[in-house]
Amino acid sequence: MVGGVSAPRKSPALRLTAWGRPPSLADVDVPDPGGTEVLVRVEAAGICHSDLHVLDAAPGALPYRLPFTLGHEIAGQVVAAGSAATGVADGDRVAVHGPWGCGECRRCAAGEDNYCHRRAELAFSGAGLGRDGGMAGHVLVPHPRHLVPIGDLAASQAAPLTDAGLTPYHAVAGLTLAEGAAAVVIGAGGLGHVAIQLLRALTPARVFAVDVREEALELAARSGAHRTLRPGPDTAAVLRRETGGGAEAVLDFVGSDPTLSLGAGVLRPAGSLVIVGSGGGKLTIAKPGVLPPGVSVSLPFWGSARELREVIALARAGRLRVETEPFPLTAAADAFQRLREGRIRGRAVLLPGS
Ligand code: FEH
Ligand code: ZN
Ligand code: ZN
Repeated sequence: MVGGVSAPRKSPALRLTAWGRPPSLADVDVPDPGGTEVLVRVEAAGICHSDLHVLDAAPGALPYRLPFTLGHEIAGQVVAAGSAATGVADGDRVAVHGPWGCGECRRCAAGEDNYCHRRAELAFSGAGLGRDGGMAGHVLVPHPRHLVPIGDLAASQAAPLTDAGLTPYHAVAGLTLAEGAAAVVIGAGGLGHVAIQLLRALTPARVFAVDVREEALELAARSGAHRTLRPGPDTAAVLRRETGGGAEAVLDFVGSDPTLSLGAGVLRPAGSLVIVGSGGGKLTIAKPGVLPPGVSVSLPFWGSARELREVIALARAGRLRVETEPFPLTAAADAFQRLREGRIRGRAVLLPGS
C-alpha cells in the first residue's frame, strides 16, 4: 500500500506457458515488492511485432524461461514499493523503460540497459521478454531507475511510446540531417509513423515514406511525410531522382531482403542505413559492393532511459502522438491476430482495466 493506492491479491495476466503455443489469460498472484522493487498497476500495454517473434520462437531459440507474462510497452501507476525503492511516491503515473539488463555494468548504470554488456549471459531481454511484463493488471519493476514520470499523459500514449516511440527516437538521434537532406522511412507501421513525426520535429529533412499498405501510407502522410509511395520495380530509381541523387538516411523498419536492397539502392555516398526492423533480411557488405562509398550501417536496439524521458517530454508538449487501436486485455488474442495479418493501424494497445 502506498498512499492509499492498494493492490489486489490476484490480477489477470497474459502468460506464455509453452513455446509455439498461444498465450493464455490467467489470474496470477500480485507480488509484494521488496528491496528496490516497485509494483505498478498497469493502465496500458502496447503490442509489438517482437511479441509475435517471441510467440513464434522455436523451443530453445530464446534464452527465456517459461512461463512469463508478456508485454514490454507499459504505463501505469505506482501502488507499492520496496523499502529500498527511493524516488517513487504514492500514485505516481509512470512509463516503464522496458529493456532490463544486469543492473551492474557501465551501460546499465547509465540507464542504457538496451546495450547491457552482459546481455548474452541473461535469460531475459526485459519486461515481458523472459521476465513478467505488463500485459497484466500489475507488473513488478526491479528498480525505480526503470520508471519515467508521465504526468498527465494518457497511458494509452505513454505505453507504446516506450518502444514504438523510443526505438525510432534512438534511431533518429544518431543521424545528422542538414537542410535539403532526404530521409527515407521504409515501413510506416507502429514505429515508422512515429519516426516520420520525429524526423519532422527534430530535423529539416524531406521525409519519404514507403509501405505496401495504402492505409499505412495515409498514416505516414498524416504523420508528416512529404512523399509516400508503394514499393515497385522502379522505386529506387524514383527515390534517387526525387531526392536529387539519393537519400542521406534510410531507416528500415522492416529489415527484409527487399527492403534492405531498396535501402542500399537509394542511399547516396556517405549516407546512413539504419536497420531497425527484425525481418531477418540479409545485405552483403563488401567493397566494391551494393552500398555507395562512405555509407554507415547501424543496427540500433530500443533506447535508453534518458531518451525515454525525452520522448515522453515531446509527447507531453504535443509534438509526438502514437496512432493506437485499443483492446481490452481479454481481446488480446484478436489483437495479436490482427497485428499478424497487418490489420492494425499504428499500435495496438491493451487496456487491462477496460
Ligand atoms: C525487443 C526484444 C527483442 C528484440 C526486439 C525488441 C524490440 O521490440 C525492442 O524495441
Ligand atoms: Zn517491441
Ligand atoms: Zn548490464
